[in-house]
Amino acid sequence: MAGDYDLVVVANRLPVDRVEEADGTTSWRRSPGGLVTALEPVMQREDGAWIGWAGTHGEPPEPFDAVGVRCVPVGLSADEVEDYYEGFSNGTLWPLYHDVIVAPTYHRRWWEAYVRVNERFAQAAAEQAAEGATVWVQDYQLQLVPRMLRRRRPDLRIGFFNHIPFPPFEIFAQLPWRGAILDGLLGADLVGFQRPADASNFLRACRRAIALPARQSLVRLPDEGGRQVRAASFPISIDAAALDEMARREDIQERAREIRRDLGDPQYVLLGVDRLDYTKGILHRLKAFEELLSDGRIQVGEAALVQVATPSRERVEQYVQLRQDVEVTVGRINGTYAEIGKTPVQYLHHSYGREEMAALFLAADVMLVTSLRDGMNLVAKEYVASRYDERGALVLSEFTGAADELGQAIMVNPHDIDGLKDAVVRALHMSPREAARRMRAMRRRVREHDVQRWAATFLEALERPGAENTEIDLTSAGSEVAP
Ligand code: GDG
Repeated sequence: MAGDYDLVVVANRLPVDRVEEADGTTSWRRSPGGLVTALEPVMQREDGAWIGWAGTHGEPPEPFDAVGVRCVPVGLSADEVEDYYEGFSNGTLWPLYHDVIVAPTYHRRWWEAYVRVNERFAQAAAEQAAEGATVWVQDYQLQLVPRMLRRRRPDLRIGFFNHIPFPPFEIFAQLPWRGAILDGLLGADLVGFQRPADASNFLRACRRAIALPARQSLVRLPDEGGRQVRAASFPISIDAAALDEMARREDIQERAREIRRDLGDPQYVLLGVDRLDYTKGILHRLKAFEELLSDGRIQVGEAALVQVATPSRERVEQYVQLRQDVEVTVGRINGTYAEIGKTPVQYLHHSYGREEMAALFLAADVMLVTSLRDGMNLVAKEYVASRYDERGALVLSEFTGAADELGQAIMVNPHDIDGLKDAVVRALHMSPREAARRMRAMRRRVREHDVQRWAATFLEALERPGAENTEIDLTSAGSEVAP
């Protein structure tokens, strides 16, 4: 029952979004995500299919061709969206894998939906993949797919990449279905993570939870004739050249100047860009900014903070609460410190086009990335890639994957509010010379390790599982510019 495709990507979402045109017809538009950018060329070259949810519940559309790949929609019922996606993926796994910043919820009904939906994705992949094809499964929503797929199609090469952190065993151990999740992942030939620390957490979980021999980067499966699964880090990146090119455009630069003018031409513009998510440390950032205003270390009118908070997971309880907390805090800061024509915090609960994002990056003197835990954080890399002028300073949480690579950022522990305040002041007052030196080093790193290289490195490691140097290449990726 093999299908036609030599490379199959399996992800929660398709690489396209459905759009309603003015005349009532619907069409598919490429999603903004970096994964599409990374995989598009190789998918076109290799004759690829992409399996994913189309984003609305009910009967899935028929398979179709878009952005140069075969798109195969997987259907989810309204209950499954609630239990598999909002429930188990975003109410159980997401908080558990992000250091239990909020308490994960464990519901057996959610788990059952997760198993059922993972089976459906695995079945779709099994039907599309050609004999001996490569299948690349993405992210925490689909951790059971590798095993389910191997059972159906032992001829395939199966890779898995986890975009979010993999937690230390002491936290992972809470999960009632921890053994099943590990077994699911071990259906793959290669399990990729953002940071070396995530890979070692996974290897340790295999030893502790299911007593498997795991040494260096390999897990041995005695029940499968000694088959070996490799776990290693492959830090994801961005399309750095495209962003650099966009930022150099005159219209984008003009828009950046306009943004500063519309903010009242403050001396300093600070910027945060995040999905509205409790992992991103938005409240910590606001607290630091508020205290800097109350201490008089920055003056209203002198500095403005622009916070883009893209709407996200709006039906999940903790996200509703977070939105309220952020909006109360912004309201309090502005109510206390604003003057006519001078608003300290511009809070924007919208999503913007890529060009507006590039203009915002160019307009910002200081970029604030204060995540409490973040697999990578692409925004940090995007800021760096846009600053072709070598200006601007990046304040970066040490709890991001990006911190492994962007050692020239001003590193912060976002829980340490005094430290965060000092870091912001240091960023504001950094000499242009020092800022340029740091930015140059970070730009080099992001340019040389872009998302195309990420995809190629992963797929190459998947094709050559025994390659001697794989582990060294991959796990030391961050060492060049680290302090
Ligand atoms: C997960 C992991 C890991 C945001 N708002 C708008 C917009 N964005 C874009 C950003 C960036 C992306 O969305 C967000 O990526 P992040 O990496 O910052 O964070 P998550 O969404 O949490 O992503 C993360 C990532 O997966 C990849 O593996 O790095 O750690 O949590 O590209 O620019 N883009 C546009 N308008 C917006 O309003 N166009």
